[in-house]
Amino acid sequence: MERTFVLVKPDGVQRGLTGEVISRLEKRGLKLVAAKFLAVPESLAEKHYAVHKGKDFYPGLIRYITSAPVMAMVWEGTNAVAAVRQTMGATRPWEAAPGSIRHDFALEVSRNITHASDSVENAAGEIALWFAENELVDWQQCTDTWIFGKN
Ligand code: IDP
Ligand code: MG
Repeated sequence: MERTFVLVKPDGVQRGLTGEVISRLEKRGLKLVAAKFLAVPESLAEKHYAVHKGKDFYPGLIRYITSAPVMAMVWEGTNAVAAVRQTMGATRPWEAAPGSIRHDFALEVSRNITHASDSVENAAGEIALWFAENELVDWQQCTDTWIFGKN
């Protein structure tokens, strides 16, 4: 089953939206595989956002992501990467689809609440960066056949 990496960023945590983000992913049918609440060390922030190094918004992005705690999570499900990106909405909140988290709770690209992996390959790299193998929980949820069942 596909897995993806999700962050509730500092603005989401500070605004009390951690539960809202988790609730939406749960209700969508995704399964929680790992979670931890942490202050992000600068070295981890730099590795996580290495692809953006050199861009004009990079220094501000590192300051933002290290400015307050985050909730880091791994979620699993059919097409988890695409499904979670859809639930988060477009990077720029004013372009995010109505009903998405970034549409419903954000206005600025610099305060857009969440992170979600953008490909299966990047998801694997981000999960390995943020979590040890033994922190990923393999479990059966009683709803599995009702959500992942195929006829
Ligand atoms: P994503 O989070 O939707 O994958 P990316 O393009 O990977 O978007 O950018 C990473 C993060 O960097 C964004 O979520 C946002 O917080 C921040 N960011 C992206 N573009 C800008 C910008 O133009 N100004 C300020 N922050 C930006
Ligand atoms: Mg990205």
